[in-house]
Amino acid sequence: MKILFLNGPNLNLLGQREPEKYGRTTLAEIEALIRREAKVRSVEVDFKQSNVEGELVTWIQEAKGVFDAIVINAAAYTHTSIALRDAIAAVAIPTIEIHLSNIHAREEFRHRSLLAPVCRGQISGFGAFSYILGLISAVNINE
Ligand code: CA2
Repeated sequence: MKILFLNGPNLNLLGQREPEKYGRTTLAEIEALIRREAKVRSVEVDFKQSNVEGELVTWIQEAKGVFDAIVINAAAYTHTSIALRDAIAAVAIPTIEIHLSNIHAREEFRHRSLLAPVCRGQISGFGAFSYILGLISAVNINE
């Protein structure tokens, strides 16, 4: 099984800025955690980040026929991107939306996710552990 982890804008700053909001763990540390947990479960993972909406769209399109599931933290694009939503719907790969923070406990503009209706489910509010929950959900997506 192959799982694609996608990360949206500004997540490359994790652990370096605003640790009170998003914690002290860097994206590279989260990737290492996910690679370790994936190995334990004998699954392959790819882990990418981009600040560019179109690049994320292209990676979703290219995932067709290559990956069995996508785990995505689209960051701010969660709340704005019809392009990402359309790409997820188009490839029809089971996709899990994840967030470090609880988006429903934050500003109102973060409560709405344009991606949620085309994802299998949403994991929100568990910090770096949201990524592990995303991995476990992806591994069991066909159960
Ligand atoms: O909680 C999450 O995972 C979010 O997807 C994070 C996004 C935010 O726009 C979403 O509403 C919820 C923001 C990611 C920005 O990450 C930063 C990390 C360090 C410093 C500044 C931003």
